[in-house]
Amino acid sequence: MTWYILGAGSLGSLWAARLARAGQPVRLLLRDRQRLDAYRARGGITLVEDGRESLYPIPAETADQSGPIRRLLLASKAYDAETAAASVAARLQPGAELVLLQNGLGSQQAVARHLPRARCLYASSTEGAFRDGDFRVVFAGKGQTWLGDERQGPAPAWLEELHAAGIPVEWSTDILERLWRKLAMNCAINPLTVLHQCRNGELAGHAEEVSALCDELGKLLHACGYPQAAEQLHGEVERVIAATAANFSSMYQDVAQERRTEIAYLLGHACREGERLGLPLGRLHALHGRLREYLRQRGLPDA
Ligand code: NAD
Ligand code: KPL
Repeated sequence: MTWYILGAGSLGSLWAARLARAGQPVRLLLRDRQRLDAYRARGGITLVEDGRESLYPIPAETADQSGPIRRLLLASKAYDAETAAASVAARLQPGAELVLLQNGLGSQQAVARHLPRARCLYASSTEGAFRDGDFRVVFAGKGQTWLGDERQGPAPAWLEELHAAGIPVEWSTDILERLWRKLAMNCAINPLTVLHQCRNGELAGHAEEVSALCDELGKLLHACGYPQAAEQLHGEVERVIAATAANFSSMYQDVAQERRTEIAYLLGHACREGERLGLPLGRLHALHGRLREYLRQRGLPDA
């Protein structure tokens, strides 16, 4: 069955290139005619791996075509997911399977609410990729992608196809717990790297701030019903800070490149859930306020 890929950016292109290389049917869905023309002029997706470039002439079409879609990877940023999903909603067959590959939380549920006849699986990935040109993707870091079903349905048989294509996926029986854990890590690290304008490792010099945030994030995870996601959170945050000491966080890089951040689906989501549950999360709210102000001052969306 054909894999449709909506969101031919870093991760979408990485998946598409590996599926095509494995001989699996795959089609890109591009936003409009202009993007399709630009894609055709490039001749395909270029994947750069270990310094080697390969061109994959993957078929593409605009999202507003009429052919039925039964299997879709949606790999947009969280803030684009609802609009992107809406652009193909009329083409989705009853029971169509969607993989929603977005960081943070909130966008997946919004998409699933709008597509009640589809099966929406959520993904959480630690693979690393970035674009170094239009329709060019650099595979920057090996990792793992977990897939799961909030409604607890069975693992799909096509996971094997992904393995055969060299896409490292694993089924998770509690994908929300995984997404919450990653969200908490991102909330404890990324905003501080933006506000202190520093690499991850320099957060060792802001240990009290990190520790107080982990404490509140732990309380939030417990209150949300994910106690396992709260286990050893502070220790893992410290481990990640040390292991990625020389790196700039993804949010730092977004701000440095004047790109919109996914704040609303990370710290914003944590604060909203805390409010909904009536939890006093003073440090997280203060951090959210400072980050929003910082973004506004730079002319970037604060939500
Ligand atoms: P990206 O910005 O590189 O790609 C997103 C693509 O979606 C862009 O090409 C954009 O044009 C396209 N898009 C947006 N709206 C569209 C629409 N309506 N129709 C068609 N195309 C549309 O993003 P990415 O880095 O691949 O990240 C995707 C998600 O995965 C994000 O939530 C990100 O945080 C997460 N993530 C990324 C990485 C990484 O290394 N890149 C790692 C882990 C998680
Ligand atoms: O996932 C990350 C990111 O940069 O987005 C790290 C820094 C590893 C944890 O927040």
